[in-house]
Amino acid sequence: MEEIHISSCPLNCWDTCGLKVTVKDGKVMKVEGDETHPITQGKICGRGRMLEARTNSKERLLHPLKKVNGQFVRISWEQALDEIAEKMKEIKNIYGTTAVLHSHDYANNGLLKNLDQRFFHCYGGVTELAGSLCWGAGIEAQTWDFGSSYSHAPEDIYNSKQVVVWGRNVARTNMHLFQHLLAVKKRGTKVIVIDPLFHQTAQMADLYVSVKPGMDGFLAIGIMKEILRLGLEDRAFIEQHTVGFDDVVTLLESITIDEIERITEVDRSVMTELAVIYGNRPTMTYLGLGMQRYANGGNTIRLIDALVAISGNIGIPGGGANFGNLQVSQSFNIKALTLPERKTASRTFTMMKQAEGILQAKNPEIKMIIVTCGNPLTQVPNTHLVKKAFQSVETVVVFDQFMTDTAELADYVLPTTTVFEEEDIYYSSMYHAYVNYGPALVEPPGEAKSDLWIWTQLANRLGFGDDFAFTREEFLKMGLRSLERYGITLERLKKEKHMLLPVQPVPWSDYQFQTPSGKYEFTSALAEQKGMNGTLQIMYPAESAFANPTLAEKYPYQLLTIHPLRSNHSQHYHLIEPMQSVKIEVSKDIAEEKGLAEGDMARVFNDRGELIGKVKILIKAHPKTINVDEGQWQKFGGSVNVLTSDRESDNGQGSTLYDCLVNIEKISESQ
Ligand SMILES: Nc1nc2c(c(=O)[nH]1)N[C@H]1C(S)=C(S)[C@@H](COP(=O)(O)OP(=O)(O)OC[C@H]3O[C@@H](n4cnc5c(=O)[nH]c(N)nc54)[C@H](O)[C@@H]3O)O[C@H]1N2
Ligand SMILES: Nc1nc2c(c(=O)[nH]1)N[C@H]1C(S)=C(S)[C@@H](COP(=O)(O)OP(=O)(O)OC[C@H]3O[C@@H](n4cnc5c(=O)[nH]c(N)nc54)[C@H](O)[C@@H]3O)O[C@H]1N2
Ligand code: SF4
Ligand SMILES: [Mo]
Repeated sequence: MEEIHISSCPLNCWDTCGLKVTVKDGKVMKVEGDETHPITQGKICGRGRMLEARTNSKERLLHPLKKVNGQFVRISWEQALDEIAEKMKEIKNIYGTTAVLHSHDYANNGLLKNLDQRFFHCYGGVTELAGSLCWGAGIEAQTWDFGSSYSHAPEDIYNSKQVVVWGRNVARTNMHLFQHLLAVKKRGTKVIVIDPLFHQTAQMADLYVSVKPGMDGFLAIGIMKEILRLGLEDRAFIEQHTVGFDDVVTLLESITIDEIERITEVDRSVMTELAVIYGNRPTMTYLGLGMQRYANGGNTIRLIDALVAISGNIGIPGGGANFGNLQVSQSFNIKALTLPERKTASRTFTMMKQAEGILQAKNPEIKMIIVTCGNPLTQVPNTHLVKKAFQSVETVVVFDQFMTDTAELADYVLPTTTVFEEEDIYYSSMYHAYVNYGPALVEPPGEAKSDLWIWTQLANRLGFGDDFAFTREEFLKMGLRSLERYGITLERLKKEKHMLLPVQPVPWSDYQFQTPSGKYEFTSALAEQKGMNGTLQIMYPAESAFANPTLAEKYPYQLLTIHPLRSNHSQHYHLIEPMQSVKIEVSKDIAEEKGLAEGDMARVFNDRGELIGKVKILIKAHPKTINVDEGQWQKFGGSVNVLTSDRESDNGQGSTLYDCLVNIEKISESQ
């Protein structure tokens, strides 16, 4: 019998869609968009539809595996759990609990995925990863400026006169915002896109601004200079609700428009046009994550925030500097789930420097790595170093659904369930504020088990089983307790399938900022408390002709490594045959300079590594720009992270994934 159930997309994505899942005879048959979900409105992307293929794939891991003499052999759960628990006990006794590293990312937006932390805290505290590959610099930047990173409700876009999409690949990564962009454009709202790549969103824009990668902060400075020149600033907002404006004026005076034109490769007339747009309130700005993955990324986001602030677009309907939406995750009772007070030891490596951390760790050395919800061998920069680090550790345990590049390196691989095989609730702190319910709909294949089941089994063996003696329902209620007073309960969620969290649709409308001064801070006191420079600065990407001319001579092209259209990071490549090769996209000037034609094989390289792939020419990309989508598997040509740097961004322990210079050469047929 065929049944249709409402569920949620678990993928790390702006949109957190509601899904309609067809189940027949205990099997997921089809995944579609839930028409009743206010954001999804019946439309989902291919990655969501492919959750059916991810669940039913013949390549799913079905049994625990152990590597013996270089080969994986099937073992029982009993043996896997006993051996891993025994090793963890021994490590705790001899070296202390921080000899275990938990390497993870956010592959699944389920609330109960946070229980990994409960496990490691109760074990005694392990080496944890701080910072983020994804958005660390931008979140820290907005925390300095506003006190947190909050976005306007999606429908507030209909109050805007102009919408600026700044470095967000909306049509590809945030499809429901794209629907709104199309709709507001039809009503006469002007859409502006600022991006080095002329992608689908750029193509629909009224004004497209092609900017030199990493130089957006300078563009913001140029626009601010024009705003002040034309007298378009919001004096009342600046005087009543901000601190540090004098420092901004000093900064703006320290650089000329001529210099800005040269650095950004944007014409001054465009800066004037953008100044007028920002001055004609309300203008809504959607910031993407691309432009903060640079060594100057935090400063870039702060300069764009400052532009939004001086033009009076903060706290008003139709405005905002929309980056993350931390109001969402702050709604849940995460502490009750994770028990941070239970850890007695701690050590952190940063996300970026996890490989170096592993290789250099002393007192104690890293004796075991447990990887969950992440694929660091593909997704973390400087792959060669990551590989060396993971190979140097005695015991690597990976929980995953598939034999990823990281799982290939493991000593134990534990098969986990997919979204439709376990009950959870889903949310994301990126765009909208709905939380979705996802029931268990089908049985897991083979012996696959949920992450929570594995934590519980290990906890029992390690002597803290009581901390896991709760049902999933009890854990879900624990996480939702802080929302009960708003009437948001598990019972209602089960019935209604999605609920809106109690968040501000227009953040900062009361002008009560969460900064030390309570005002918007152009010069950040929080930064200064942390011993950092709190003023806005002139700052270049680390790998650029301005910061490192010698490197730029050797490696003259800028490599972007943006998110793939049809895959969420590495999660779909193995399921889609046409994706199983490396594609190198080059701007037209590079093709001309290097004699590259469409379809040629080429080698992209720098001091960190090289990657071979097939050339595609981008007719309208910013000059000297190359892009290779992230997430490719080793067996299909390999991850672009062999080329990227593990340098950290200027603040927030973010990544500098796009701050990467390379060279390229054609590979001749005979090679
Ligand atoms: N299809 C798909 N969608 C996804 C994901 C996925 O893997 N695939 N991943 C999800 C996740 S985890 C995230 S974090 C989001 C990310 O969502 P986005 O922020 O939209 O994605 P990115 O691919 O990081 O790149 C954003 C854009 O930044 C531009 N860019 C790069 N450098 C610069 C610069 O210096 N200046 C300017 N102005 N633009 C620049 C790129 O050209 C690109 O168009 O997407 C989510 N959605
Ligand atoms: N060069 C380059 N690198 C990048 C980026 C980039 O733009 N360029 N983007 C960065 C960004 S924004 C992000 S967010 C990261 C993402 O980095 P990751 O989260 O590491 O990337 P995914 O490919 O999504 O890998 C997640 C893994 O978790 C597994 N998984 C899925 N669900 C579950 C589950 O419920 N339990 C367990 N145990 N495993 C599960 C999947 O099968 C997959 O192997 O990548 C970063 N890396
Ligand atoms: S990946 Fe994003 S857009 Fe696609 S179905 Fe999931 S939440 Fe929706
Ligand atoms: Mo991300």
